[in-house]
Amino acid sequence: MNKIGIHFGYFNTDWDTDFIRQIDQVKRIGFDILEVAPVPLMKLSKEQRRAIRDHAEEKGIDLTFSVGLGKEYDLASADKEIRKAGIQFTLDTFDIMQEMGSTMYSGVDIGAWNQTYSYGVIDKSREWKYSIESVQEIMKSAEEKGITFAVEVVNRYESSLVNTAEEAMEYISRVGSPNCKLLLDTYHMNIEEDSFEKAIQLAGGSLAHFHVGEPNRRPPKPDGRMPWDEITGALKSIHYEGAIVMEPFIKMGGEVGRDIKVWRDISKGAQTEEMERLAAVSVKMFREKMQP
Ligand SMILES: [Mn+2]
Repeated sequence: MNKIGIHFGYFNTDWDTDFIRQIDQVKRIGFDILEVAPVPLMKLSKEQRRAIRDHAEEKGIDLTFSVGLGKEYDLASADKEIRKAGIQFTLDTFDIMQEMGSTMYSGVDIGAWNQTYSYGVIDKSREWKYSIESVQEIMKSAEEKGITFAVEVVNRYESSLVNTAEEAMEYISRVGSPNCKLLLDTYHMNIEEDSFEKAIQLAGGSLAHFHVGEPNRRPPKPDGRMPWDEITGALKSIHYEGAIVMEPFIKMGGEVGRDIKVWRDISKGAQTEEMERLAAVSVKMFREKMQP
């Protein structure tokens, strides 16, 4: 069965958090995976990271990593020093992942997040060339460490590099590493793809990670606005065995609200108990719909 996960940002307004408490929380709700980000973990000591790893192991929670590269780490930048910094940041993240027993790296990881290039662009070949060269360098380490590097296909407002599964398939074929795969996310697909089913089938065996959310990034629900039967049916049709990780963001304020652009209380005043109940509804739905 596919493992079901949730991004740690759902429960926080800032990116720094008590990961140990969150592991207990997601375990209690019924998840298999807590998706974390490199920057808050980089701020911790090796011992603190080890304690988080040990706690996750004890609770049977897998840790997956998702990044939104800062513009100072833009792997597609025309500035060689910025690309170099981005490669180093990614390799440092891989070291932390190895420490913590994690093998799934994904997110906006081939260029800067929330950064689109010059207005009026009709040719992305230069950004692609720089990005692909950077990622090829990174893939040597990913292959060595057994890390899957999943390229997240995001919407036009968050990156200009790859916005559809078709573009991403071309991108990863040019990277040319068996560990370079795809991450599709229903929130972004809803904006950019002609068809959920066709995009998932096009990705096929290259799909390594899957993000889910309603169009407004509420937790997925059976009576939501996404065609969950079509989506889970397509995942089953390609025999998808990877994780399904939800990324609901419904609270205003803090770094999370700012970076995700939550400008109203989408949660409608939900407190922790209600937030957990909404997430539990999502877990139940995916477990049911992904039954063979
Ligand atoms: Mn996502």
